Amino acid sequence: RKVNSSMSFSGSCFIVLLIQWIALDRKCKPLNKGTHNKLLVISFDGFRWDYDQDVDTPHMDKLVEDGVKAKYITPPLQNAIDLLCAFEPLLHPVIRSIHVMSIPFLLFQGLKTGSFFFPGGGANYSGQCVNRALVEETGQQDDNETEWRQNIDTVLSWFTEEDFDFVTLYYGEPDNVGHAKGPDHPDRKTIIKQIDRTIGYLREAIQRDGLTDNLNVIITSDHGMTTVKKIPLVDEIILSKYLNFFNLVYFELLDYGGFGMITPKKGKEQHVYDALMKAPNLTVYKKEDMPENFHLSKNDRMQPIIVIADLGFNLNSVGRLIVYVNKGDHGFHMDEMDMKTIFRAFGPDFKKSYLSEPFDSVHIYPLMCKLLQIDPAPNNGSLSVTEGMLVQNDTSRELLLESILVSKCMTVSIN
Ligand SMILES: *[C@@H]1O[C@H](CO)[C@@H](O)[C@H](O)[C@H]1NC(C)=O
Ligand SMILES: *[C@@H]1O[C@H](CO)[C@@H](O)[C@H](O)[C@H]1NC(C)=O
Ligand SMILES: *[C@@H]1O[C@H](CO)[C@@H](O)[C@H](O)[C@H]1NC(C)=O
Ligand SMILES: *[C@@H]1O[C@H](CO)[C@@H](O)[C@H](O)[C@H]1NC(C)=O
Ligand SMILES: CC(=O)N[C@H]1CO[C@H](CO)[C@@H](O)[C@@H]1O
Ligand SMILES: [Zn+2]
Repeated sequence: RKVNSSMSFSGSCFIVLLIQWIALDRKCKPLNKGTHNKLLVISFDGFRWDYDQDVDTPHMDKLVEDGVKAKYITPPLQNAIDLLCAFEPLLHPVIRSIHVMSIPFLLFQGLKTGSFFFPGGGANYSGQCVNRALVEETGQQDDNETEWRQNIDTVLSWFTEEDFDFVTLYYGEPDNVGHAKGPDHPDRKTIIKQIDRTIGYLREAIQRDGLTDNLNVIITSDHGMTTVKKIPLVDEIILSKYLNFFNLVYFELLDYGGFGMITPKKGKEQHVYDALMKAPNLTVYKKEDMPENFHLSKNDRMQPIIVIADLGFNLNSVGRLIVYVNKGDHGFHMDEMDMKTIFRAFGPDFKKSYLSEPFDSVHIYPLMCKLLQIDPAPNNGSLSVTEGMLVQNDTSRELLLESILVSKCMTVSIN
């Protein structure tokens, strides 16, 4: 395991470092691909993209100057993942831990990637992605700020004392408060202030522990939050009004909010689809016609018909009495702005004051692998979307290194 913390890619010292490197490596070997800074990925569950805009967040504002901010990012369809995972018993040990982690963009690569975050880590991800990784054991449900800080101390000590390369840290807020009170409730603003103080604490602690120059940090989330529309404001969408479940449906996963999946009886696919097309306040997809950015159409566990309620609506299959206690929810179409979430990053490999255009969260994974200098497993992300936020992009660095190296070697041989 090599973590070369002295390697900095920032523009101004580039030439100096390059010369040092050439001096060190007389045999003119290619740059060691294993050289990388450490990486911490923090997920604040259910942090809607605009939650910091109606609250005073000095630390997050400072991050905009000191690092990278995406205007927003588009998550995958969260409830689809929850359902797929909850109903796939075979997958449960690994997927559960990931689900708790709430970094769902990693899920689409299946089990291999699951172990990316698996406690005790390093065993897998084809044995290459991380040296060791550990997760917070159970997603914290509470909002004890002291414990939040202790978690940061613990995680940083894994970097400093145990030389971890990659750690993820998960906080269950602001999702909890978003569900319980709704995104517009003052308590949501209170928790955002607490998150902001925690980010401030993180930055102090990074400095205190001497990690400023060799730790990259990504702060992101899994989805946004919207206010649930309730009776009498709107009606529940009772699908049995449009569809004869008994005759047409073999299996359904509905009644879990705004997202549902249906397996029609054999030969009844088109019939079910046509019937659902007549229902109001929802979108229906055939699995094979799902938009590209769902990144789900190739998922084996996806059922043939997918139903997504309009923002804030709830689905109900046969008019069962369902008591919705949630005032806020997610899992609606990711094109809805309320489902968008945050992306912030800082550290030695990230540009400063860099505002990224919105992107899909699947593109974070190749970025993480790039930062860790490992080859990504097959995935639906593309580094070209996110690499612009890095201070140095390897393609250009390697080209430059090579050209200088060639002339240096030539000089040596002439002498
Ligand atoms: C918060 O956590 C700390 C440390 O575990 C504990 O001492 C304190 O009592 C907790 N505070 C609350 C309000 O639960
Ligand atoms: C829901 O559907 C009903 C019936 O088509 C329609 O009148 C209503 O405007 C829709 N509500 C929303 C918020 O789209
Ligand atoms: C997503 O990635 C998988 C694995 O590389 C690939 O088989 C699939 O075609 C990709 N899907 C899309 C929509 O790009
Ligand atoms: C990275 O560098 C290569 C080579 O200079 C260039 O073609 C590419 O556009 C760069 N990518 C970004 C995102 O800057
Ligand atoms: C501990 C663990 O899950 N090991 C697995 C890592 O991946 C290889 C190859 O996919 C499996 O054979 C191991 O069982
Ligand atoms: Zn949630």
